[in-house]
Amino acid sequence: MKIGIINYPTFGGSGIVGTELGLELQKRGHEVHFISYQIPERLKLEEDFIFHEVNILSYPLFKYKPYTIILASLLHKLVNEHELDILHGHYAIPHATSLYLAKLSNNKAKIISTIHGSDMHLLGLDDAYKPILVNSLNNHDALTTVSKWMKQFVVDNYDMEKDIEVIYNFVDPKKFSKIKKPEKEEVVFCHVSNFRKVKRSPDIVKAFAIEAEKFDHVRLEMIGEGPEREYCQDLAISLGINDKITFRGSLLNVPRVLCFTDVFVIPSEKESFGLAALEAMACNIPVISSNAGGLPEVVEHEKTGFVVEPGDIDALAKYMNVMIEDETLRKKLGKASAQRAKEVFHPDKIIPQYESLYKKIIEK
Ligand code: GMT
Repeated sequence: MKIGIINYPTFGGSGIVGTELGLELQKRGHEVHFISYQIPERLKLEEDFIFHEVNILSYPLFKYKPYTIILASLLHKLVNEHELDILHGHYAIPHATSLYLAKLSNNKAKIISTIHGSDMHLLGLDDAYKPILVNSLNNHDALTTVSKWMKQFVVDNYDMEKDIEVIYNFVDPKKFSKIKKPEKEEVVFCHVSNFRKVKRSPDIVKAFAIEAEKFDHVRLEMIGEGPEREYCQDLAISLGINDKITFRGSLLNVPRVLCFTDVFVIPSEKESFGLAALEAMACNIPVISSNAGGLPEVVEHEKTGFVVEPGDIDALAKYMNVMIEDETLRKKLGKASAQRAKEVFHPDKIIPQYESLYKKIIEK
């Protein structure tokens, strides 16, 4: 099949999933065209790919550049030039509307969108987006989303006429198990996110402070950029634990840092799936997550880590404590995490689900 993948080029989960999906499809012999406003971060690690840039021209009249129509026009052109069978958008705003416009204008390629998370559990709820977003999605050939929780949320909060198929995110264990873990005394906690409010990153600093007061051999790695990163840094200073926390900014090679860490922490308020947690699991790392959104579909309480209520800092600290004190349990949970990542979220299990959906809508 000839497939166009439309995604954000940044470190965000939808960008990563779109890129990794395209690469997996390419491996399986499909012709994949990556379409974005710059080369997606993860694609920069690859050599063999077709990329089309959404070229946003300036015009004196425009205070805001009309991305949606520019992307739609490019999609129209690419479908005609390359005879694409499928256009697959990741993150519904505004990609779903560009896809629908492209379909209206030439109606040749089948269009499919994957709803990833904040596009619909946060942003899309606003009337500034909602009516056109829903209309665009209802006119798709297929819709997918990344967890059962996210599907239910969309069904409950939008007037959806189109069915949504749940296809979980995936991780290639080979990419994450290459690097050997060094032997070390410290217990290292790690958080990877875009530091938006919804991630509740400051809760980690607060819980970690409780444990850092009791134990010397603990450290926290905070990876990523975003609105609450500075607040987390200020908090670390005011709680007197600045020397035990490293803020690293966005990293291209996350596995490299993950291999030095022992426990992943993701205490989000809302989280449709938690790809960062899954990548940690593939690295033999147990996870402390919140009981929010689709996270419990990924992290199993007392099997691959611990699940706490969002905002419960004491519970977060309690399980950090368990992870520090009980190395045997920590390793057992880590091993079970890698096992679960391989058994449930392996590309060989997930990619065929996308392939059969593509086939189904083409044949229709
Ligand atoms: O909202 C974000 O954190 C970024 C967002 C994205 O689309 O870039 O991530 C969402 O999609 C990921 C990939 O499917 C999921 O793993 C994340 O859980 C989800 N984020 C939220 O729901 C907050």
